[in-house]
Amino acid sequence: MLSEKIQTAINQQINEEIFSAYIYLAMAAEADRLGLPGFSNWFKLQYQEELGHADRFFNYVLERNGEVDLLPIQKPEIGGESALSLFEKALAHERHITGCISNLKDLAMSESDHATDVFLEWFVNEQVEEEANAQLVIDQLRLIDGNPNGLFMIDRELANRTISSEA
Ligand code: OFO
Repeated sequence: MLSEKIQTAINQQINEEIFSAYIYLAMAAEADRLGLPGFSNWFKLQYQEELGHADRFFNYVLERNGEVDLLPIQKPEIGGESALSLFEKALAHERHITGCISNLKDLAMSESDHATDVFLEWFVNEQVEEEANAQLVIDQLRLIDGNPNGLFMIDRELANRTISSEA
């Protein structure tokens, strides 16, 4: 049985994960508008990963005999972006999510909810990867400094991303 506080916090996190998915879907559309199908593919797969994250929290609430409460989803603020600004926004958002997961973990520990604490471990590790993935593309984009050939090559690289079974 989940405590009321933890249940509320996890329901909020389901919303955060679906909002993350929504942001990445908006980014996929924006990248397509920029003529960058590889970037668009990367964001579209990230959108799917985020739905997977929401699903993990959703299933966990049900497994602990809790109640799922689906909250309204905010509109993502994406528009007039460059390839670099999209990834800068992605990294800023992932840092925000890392903070949410840390707060959730603090709450689980303060409530002595060991099951939730262990469940959250996967997300702690996932956030390290999520931030590193966004940072890598930012570094590459800064390296090419707007060079169209470089951008074309990064786009081709991002087109190779496939869905990971872990996420
Ligand atoms: Fe991007 O990790 Fe979930 O939100």
